[in-house]
Amino acid sequence: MFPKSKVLIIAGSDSSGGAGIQADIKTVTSLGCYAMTAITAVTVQNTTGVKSIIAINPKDISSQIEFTSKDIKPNAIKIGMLHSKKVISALIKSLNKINVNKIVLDPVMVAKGGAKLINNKAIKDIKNRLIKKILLITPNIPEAELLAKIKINSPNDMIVAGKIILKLGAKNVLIKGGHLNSNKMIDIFLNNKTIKVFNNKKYRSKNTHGTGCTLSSAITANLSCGKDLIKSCELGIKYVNEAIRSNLNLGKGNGPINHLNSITINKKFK
Ligand code: PXL
Repeated sequence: MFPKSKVLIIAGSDSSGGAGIQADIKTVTSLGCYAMTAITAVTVQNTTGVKSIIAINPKDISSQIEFTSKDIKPNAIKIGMLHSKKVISALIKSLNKINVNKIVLDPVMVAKGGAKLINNKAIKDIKNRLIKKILLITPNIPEAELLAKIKINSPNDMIVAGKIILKLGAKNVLIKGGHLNSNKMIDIFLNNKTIKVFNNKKYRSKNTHGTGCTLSSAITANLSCGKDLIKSCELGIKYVNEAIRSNLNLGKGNGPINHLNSITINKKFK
């Protein structure tokens, strides 16, 4: 096959391959699209946790975004780890130059093992500046609590938080319910016209490292091919759910999900 579209991923590297830019490239590729990258940070980690984080100079992040996009224009952009105020300022400048409308922001704040991937000033800038520039933001419950400044214990609280995040200037919000104490997987999409609740089976597994990165990349890939927002979310959620269900069991800690679940290899390569 030929790639159906082109996606630019702006995110951090996860050396363990389960989250970050590695998860993003695997997802975009597995869904039939061409992946390009701008690396914002390099994390040293394995499935048991984050050992260290190496920051990339904001100028070099901008340079990756602008030089790459000038040559191959992305149909959509996924944004992940942005750890500092300076990175966000550089990113906003570059986004203003390259003129792409379909932008999905996964507001990455804390890694599965608890390591902080962003500082507090940067969270403020996401709320005050970046949120207005993007098409969709995909917080999980702890991230939605930090953005909306309320506690979330129920689907109704998710809706209340979603409405607060819309008031901050977001156009569309998908709050992921994986952290909710519930037997079902409940994810809620909101904009100023619609509220759509996605109900799915919950597959319990310790191997869920990178689910957030994967979901936002899957949604971006779907959007880049021309699918609408709700369909892109629905199919992205399905891709992640199936990747959890196939329970790839790698590493001694929180292992990765199975990004290959959408792929079959052509006979001629076997
Ligand atoms: O899942 C959030 C995340 C995003 N980006 C990078 C990460 C992680 C979690 O570990 O390492 C680079």
